[in-house]
Amino acid sequence: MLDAVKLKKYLEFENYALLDSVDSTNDYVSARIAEGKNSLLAVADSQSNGKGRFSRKWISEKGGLYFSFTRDLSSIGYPLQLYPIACSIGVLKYLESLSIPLLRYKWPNDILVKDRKISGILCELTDKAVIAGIGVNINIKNIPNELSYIATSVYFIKRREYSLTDAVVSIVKGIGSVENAEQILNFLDNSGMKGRRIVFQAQENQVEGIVHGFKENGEIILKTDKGHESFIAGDVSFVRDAV
Ligand code: BT5
Repeated sequence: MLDAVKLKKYLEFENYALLDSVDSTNDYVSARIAEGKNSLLAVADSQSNGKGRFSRKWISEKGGLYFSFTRDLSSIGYPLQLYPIACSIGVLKYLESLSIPLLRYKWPNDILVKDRKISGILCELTDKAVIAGIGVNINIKNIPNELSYIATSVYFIKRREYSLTDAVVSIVKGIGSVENAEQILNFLDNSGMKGRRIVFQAQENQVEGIVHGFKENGEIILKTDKGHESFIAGDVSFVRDAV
C-alpha cells in the first residue's frame, strides 16, 4: 500500500484513490471523470484487467506499480500528441535515478532495459483531460511465464525493493517538468532511434525502413524503399544486425 500522506505532500491532485485491486486504473479514473471528478490520481496494488494499447493486456501482478492520473488539457504547453512521449521522459528519469543500466526508449511509449520491457504507458483522452496510465515493473520478483522472454523488472536487475510512493512522486514530477515541444523533440532526436533499421507494424500494414527522424507532432519518419513515410501510431521492432 502506498503512503497517502507523502503523495499529498509532494503532489497537487485534488483527489487520491489508493486501491488494493481494480480492473484498470485508467478505467477507474475515466469512470470518476464521468461522475464529474477531476484532478485525480489512482494507484492500485494489482489490476485484473490492465490495458495496453490496441486492446492488449498489461499483466499487473502485486509488486508492480500501476497508476493513472489526470492532466487538464489547458495545462499542456505543447501539442497533445507529444504527451505520451513526455510521460516516457518522466519514467526514464525515474529509472535513471535508480542507476538501471542499458535503459532504452522505443517510440512511442516503451521503456526497455536492453531489449526487455520494464514499463508501458497508455494515454487516453477525455473532453477536458488526458489520462496517463503508467505501469512499471518495480518490485516484481518473478517475471510471469508469458513475459519471461520479453519483460524485466527493477527487482530482477537491482535485487532490492524500492518505494512505490517515491516512484509515483518522481514520475509525476518528471512528466510535469517537461515544459515545451523543443525538449520533447530533442529527447526524440537523441533517443538512439535515429538511423536504426526497424520493422514498423501499423494494424495490417508492415513496413521495414530506417528511422529518419520525428515530426513536430511526434510522428515517426521512416526511410523506406518508397521514400519517406511517417506514422503516428504503431509498433516498432528493431532489426538487430543493422545497427
Ligand atoms: C503498453 O501497451 O505498454 C501500455 C501499458 C499501460 C499499462 C498501465 S498500468 C496502469 C494503467 N492502467 C491500465 O489499464 N493500463 C495502464 P502496449 O505497447 O500495447 O504493450 C502491451 C504488451 O506489453 C503486451 O502485449 C505484452 O507483450 C507486454 N506486456 C504485458 N504486460 C507486461 C508487463 N507487466 N511488463 C512488460 N511487458 C508487458
